[in-house]
Amino acid sequence: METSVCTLFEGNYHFGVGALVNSLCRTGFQGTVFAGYRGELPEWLAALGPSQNAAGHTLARVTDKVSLVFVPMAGTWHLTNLKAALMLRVLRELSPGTERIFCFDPDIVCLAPWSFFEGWVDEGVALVIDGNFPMPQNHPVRKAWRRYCEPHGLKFAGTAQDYYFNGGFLGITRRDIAFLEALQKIHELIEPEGILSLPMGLAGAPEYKRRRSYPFWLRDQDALNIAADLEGMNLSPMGWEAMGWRQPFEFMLHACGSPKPWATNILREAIRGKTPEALMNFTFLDHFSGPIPVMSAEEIRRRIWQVRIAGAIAPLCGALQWLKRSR
Ligand SMILES: [Mn+2]
Repeated sequence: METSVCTLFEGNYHFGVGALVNSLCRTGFQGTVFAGYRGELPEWLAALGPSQNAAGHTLARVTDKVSLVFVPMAGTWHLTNLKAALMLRVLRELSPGTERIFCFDPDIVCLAPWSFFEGWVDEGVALVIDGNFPMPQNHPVRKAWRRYCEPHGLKFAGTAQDYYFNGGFLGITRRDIAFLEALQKIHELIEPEGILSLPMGLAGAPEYKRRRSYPFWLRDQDALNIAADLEGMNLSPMGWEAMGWRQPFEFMLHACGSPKPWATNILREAIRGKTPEALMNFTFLDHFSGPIPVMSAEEIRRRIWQVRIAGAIAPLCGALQWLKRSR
C-alpha cells in the first residue's frame, strides 16, 4: 500500500521540512513527501541533485526509499488552511495510488517506527489532542460552530466528545476521504469571515476576532475540530504524549512554541528570561544532519552550544526580569 506525506512551508520553515523528512527516513517511512510551498525553495535542495517530475514539480530523491516533491501553492489563503486542499490533490491527482496519507506541520519530527503510524491510521482518522483539551460538547465555542455550520447542511454528531485536537498532525486512509472533503468545505464556509489569509493570531482582523471568544480564532485548527465532530467520522485519537508534550517522548515531537528550534534568536530570548526547550532543540538539531544536509556539522555544533548557553543563563536573566516587574 502506497503512503504519502504532506507538509506546507514558507520562509525559514524549510529547516523544519528538512528535519521532518530526515526523521521520516529514520523511522522507516517509504514513499513520497509532498511539500507545498510559497516563495523560495530551500538552499539545501542543491545537495540532493533535484530534477523535474512529469507534473513539472521539483523532485528530489532523498534516499532510494524516500522522494520529496515541491508543490507551489496558489492563492492567498495562509498555508495552514491549505492542508486539506493539498492532501485531496495528492489523493486525486498527484498520487492516485496513495492509500494512506499524513500531514505534518514542518515543526514536527517523527520518532516512532513508521509501522506504528500505519497501524494508527488504519484504525480511523489519526488525530492528537491539543493542550487546550478539554472542550466540552456544550462549550460556547462549540455551540457557536454548530449555529454557524448547521444551516449549511453540516450534521454534528459529537464524535469528537470533549476532545480538542491539535492542527499540526492529521492522518487518514483513502476510505476516510470524506473527512478531508468536510474539512475543505468548512474552510469554504468560513471564508466570508475574511480570516483565512491572515497569520496565526489573526493580526489585521478586527479586535474582537483576535481572541478565543471568537469561534474561528484558530481558523485551521477550529475547522479540523468541526470536521471531527461531524456525523460518520471514525476517529483514532492519541493524547499529548503523541506530540512529545508529556512522557513517553517516543511518537512525535511538535515544537509548536517559539522560538523555533532553527531560530537564530535563542540567545536573545534567553536574555529575556526564556529557557529553551532542551528536548525539542536538541532533537531537531540531531535531525538537521542527514540524509538531507540541512546544516553543516560545524553549524549544528555551534547551535548546540547556543542552546546550552541559553539554557544556563535564562534562569538568572529571568530572575533579573522579576526585579523590574510591576504586576
Ligand atoms: Mn506546528
